[in-house]
Amino acid sequence: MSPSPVGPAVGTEPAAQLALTGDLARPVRLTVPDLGAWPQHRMGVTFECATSGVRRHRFTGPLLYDVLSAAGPGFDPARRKDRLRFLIAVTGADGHHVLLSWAEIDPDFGRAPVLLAGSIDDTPLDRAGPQLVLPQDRCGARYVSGVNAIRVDGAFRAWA
Ligand SMILES: Nc1nc2c(c(=O)[nH]1)N[C@H]1C(S)=C(S)[C@@H](COP(=O)(O)O)O[C@H]1N2
Ligand SMILES: [Mo]
Repeated sequence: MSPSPVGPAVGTEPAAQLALTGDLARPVRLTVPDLGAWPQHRMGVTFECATSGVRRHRFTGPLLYDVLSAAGPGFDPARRKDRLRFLIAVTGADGHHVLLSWAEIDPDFGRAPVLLAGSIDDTPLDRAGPQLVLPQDRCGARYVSGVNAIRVDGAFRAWA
Protein backbone atom coordinates (compact mmCIF):
# COMPACT_ATOMS: atom_id res chain seq x y z
CA MET A 1 0.00 0.00 0.00
CA SER A 2 1.39 3.43 -0.87
CA PRO A 3 1.63 6.05 1.88
CA SER A 4 -1.28 8.39 2.32
CA PRO A 5 -0.62 11.90 0.97
CA VAL A 6 -2.15 13.36 4.15
CA GLY A 7 -1.22 12.76 7.78
CA PRO A 8 2.13 11.87 9.31
CA ALA A 9 4.33 9.16 7.89
CA VAL A 10 4.37 5.84 9.73
CA GLY A 11 6.59 6.00 12.81
CA THR A 12 6.54 9.77 13.26
CA GLU A 13 4.97 11.69 16.12
CA PRO A 14 3.80 15.28 16.04
CA ALA A 15 6.61 17.77 16.69
CA ALA A 16 6.66 19.23 20.21
CA GLN A 17 5.44 22.82 20.49
CA LEU A 18 6.81 25.62 22.62
CA ALA A 19 4.47 28.50 23.59
CA LEU A 20 6.00 31.96 24.10
CA THR A 21 3.53 33.96 26.21
CA GLY A 22 3.26 36.88 28.60
CA ASP A 23 4.31 40.51 28.05
CA LEU A 24 5.03 40.04 24.35
CA ALA A 25 3.80 42.00 21.32
CA ARG A 26 3.94 38.81 19.21
CA PRO A 27 3.23 35.69 21.30
CA VAL A 28 3.90 32.59 19.22
CA ARG A 29 4.03 28.79 19.18
CA LEU A 30 7.30 27.37 17.86
CA THR A 31 8.56 23.92 16.94
CA VAL A 32 12.21 22.85 17.05
CA PRO A 33 12.49 23.21 13.23
CA ASP A 34 11.18 26.80 13.63
CA LEU A 35 14.21 27.55 15.84
CA GLY A 36 16.39 27.10 12.75
CA ALA A 37 15.26 30.56 11.58
CA TRP A 38 17.71 32.29 13.98
CA PRO A 39 21.54 32.23 13.85
CA GLN A 40 22.73 28.90 15.27
CA HIS A 41 25.29 28.59 18.04
CA ARG A 42 27.12 25.38 18.91
CA MET A 43 28.40 24.84 22.44
CA GLY A 44 30.12 22.09 24.36
CA VAL A 45 29.15 22.27 28.03
CA THR A 46 29.94 20.52 31.30
CA PHE A 47 27.63 20.61 34.31
CA GLU A 48 27.24 18.73 37.53
CA CYS A 49 24.10 16.93 38.63
CA ALA A 50 23.56 16.48 42.36
CA THR A 51 22.43 12.89 41.77
CA SER A 52 24.26 11.66 38.66
CA GLY A 53 27.55 13.57 38.69
CA VAL A 54 29.39 15.38 35.91
CA ARG A 55 27.72 15.51 32.46
CA ARG A 56 29.09 16.70 29.13
CA HIS A 57 26.94 17.55 26.09
CA ARG A 58 27.09 19.42 22.81
CA PHE A 59 24.12 21.64 22.04
CA THR A 60 23.13 23.62 18.94
CA GLY A 61 20.44 26.28 18.72
CA PRO A 62 19.60 29.99 18.76
CA LEU A 63 20.23 32.36 21.65
CA LEU A 64 17.22 32.59 23.95
CA TYR A 65 17.74 36.36 23.76
CA ASP A 66 17.28 36.36 19.95
CA VAL A 67 14.11 34.23 20.07
CA LEU A 68 12.47 36.29 22.84
CA SER A 69 13.51 39.61 21.30
CA ALA A 70 11.73 38.64 18.06
CA ALA A 71 8.52 38.11 20.06
CA GLY A 72 8.57 41.78 21.15
CA PRO A 73 9.03 41.92 24.94
CA GLY A 74 6.98 44.75 26.45
CA PHE A 75 9.69 47.13 27.55
CA ASP A 76 11.00 50.31 25.98
CA PRO A 77 14.24 49.15 24.27
CA ALA A 78 15.65 52.69 24.42
CA ARG A 79 15.42 52.78 28.24
CA ARG A 80 17.82 50.25 29.73
CA LYS A 81 16.32 50.44 33.22
CA ASP A 82 12.91 49.41 31.88
CA ARG A 83 14.18 45.87 31.13
CA LEU A 84 15.33 45.16 34.66
CA ARG A 85 11.87 44.25 35.99
CA PHE A 86 11.37 41.40 33.50
CA LEU A 87 11.48 37.73 34.44
CA ILE A 88 11.62 34.72 32.11
CA ALA A 89 9.78 31.62 33.39
CA VAL A 90 10.73 28.38 31.59
CA THR A 91 8.65 25.20 31.99
CA GLY A 92 9.36 21.66 30.81
CA ALA A 93 6.72 19.15 29.75
CA ASP A 94 7.21 17.33 33.08
CA GLY A 95 6.52 20.52 35.08
CA HIS A 96 10.17 21.34 35.93
CA HIS A 97 10.06 25.13 36.24
CA VAL A 98 12.92 27.64 36.48
CA LEU A 99 13.33 31.42 36.38
CA LEU A 100 15.85 33.67 34.67
CA SER A 101 15.93 37.44 34.72
CA TRP A 102 15.90 39.36 31.45
CA ALA A 103 19.05 41.19 32.55
CA GLU A 104 20.85 37.84 32.87
CA ILE A 105 20.71 37.26 29.08
CA ASP A 106 20.73 40.90 27.93
CA PRO A 107 23.95 41.96 26.11
CA ASP A 108 23.93 45.23 28.10
CA PHE A 109 23.88 43.38 31.45
CA GLY A 110 24.76 39.74 32.27
CA ARG A 111 25.34 38.68 28.63
CA ALA A 112 24.86 34.99 29.49
CA PRO A 113 24.96 33.04 26.19
CA VAL A 114 21.83 31.03 27.01
CA LEU A 115 20.63 28.76 24.19
CA LEU A 116 17.29 27.28 23.31
CA ALA A 117 18.87 24.17 21.84
CA GLY A 118 17.26 22.22 19.03
CA SER A 119 19.77 19.38 19.20
CA ILE A 120 21.76 17.56 21.90
CA ASP A 121 24.88 15.61 20.98
CA ASP A 122 23.84 16.03 17.30
CA THR A 123 20.44 14.39 17.89
CA PRO A 124 17.50 16.65 16.93
CA LEU A 125 15.01 17.45 19.70
CA ASP A 126 12.02 17.80 17.36
CA ARG A 127 9.87 15.35 19.31
CA ALA A 128 11.12 16.00 22.86
CA GLY A 129 11.13 19.79 22.49
CA PRO A 130 14.04 22.22 22.94
CA GLN A 131 16.43 22.30 25.89
CA LEU A 132 17.55 25.36 27.82
CA VAL A 133 21.36 25.61 27.93
CA LEU A 134 23.13 27.84 30.47
CA PRO A 135 26.87 27.38 29.88
CA GLN A 136 27.72 29.52 32.92
CA ASP A 137 25.73 27.36 35.37
CA ARG A 138 27.94 24.95 37.33
CA CYS A 139 24.90 22.84 38.21
CA GLY A 140 22.62 21.15 35.64
CA ALA A 141 19.28 21.92 37.24
CA ARG A 142 18.36 24.83 34.94
CA TYR A 143 19.14 22.86 31.77
CA VAL A 144 15.39 22.31 31.35
CA SER A 145 14.64 19.66 28.73
CA GLY A 146 11.38 19.34 26.80
CA VAL A 147 10.67 23.07 27.13
CA ASN A 148 7.01 23.62 26.25
CA ALA A 149 6.34 27.09 27.67
CA ILE A 150 8.29 30.30 28.22
CA ARG A 151 6.53 33.23 29.86
CA VAL A 152 7.99 36.73 29.90
CA ASP A 153 6.68 38.73 32.87
CA GLY A 154 7.33 42.41 33.53
CA ALA A 155 4.83 42.79 36.37
CA PHE A 156 6.75 41.21 39.26
CA ARG A 157 6.97 43.43 42.34
CA ALA A 158 9.00 42.59 45.43
CA TRP A 159 6.31 44.04 47.69
CA ALA A 160 3.23 42.59 45.95
N1 LIG B 1 12.36 18.90 32.10
C1 LIG B 1 13.35 18.67 32.98
N2 LIG B 1 14.58 19.10 32.69
C2 LIG B 1 15.59 18.88 33.56
C3 LIG B 1 15.37 18.22 34.78
C4 LIG B 1 14.05 17.80 35.07
O1 LIG B 1 13.75 17.19 36.12
N3 LIG B 1 13.08 18.02 34.14
N4 LIG B 1 16.43 18.03 35.66
C5 LIG B 1 17.59 18.91 35.52
C6 LIG B 1 18.75 18.44 36.23
S1 LIG B 1 18.64 18.45 37.93
C7 LIG B 1 19.92 18.06 35.60
S2 LIG B 1 21.35 17.74 36.44
C8 LIG B 1 19.97 17.88 34.14
C9 LIG B 1 20.42 16.46 33.83
O2 LIG B 1 20.83 16.38 32.52
P1 LIG B 1 21.24 14.95 31.88
O3 LIG B 1 19.97 14.17 31.76
O4 LIG B 1 21.85 15.27 30.59
O5 LIG B 1 22.19 14.31 32.84
O6 LIG B 1 18.71 18.08 33.53
C10 LIG B 1 17.98 19.16 34.05
N5 LIG B 1 16.82 19.34 33.22
MO1 LIG C 1 20.49 17.38 38.67
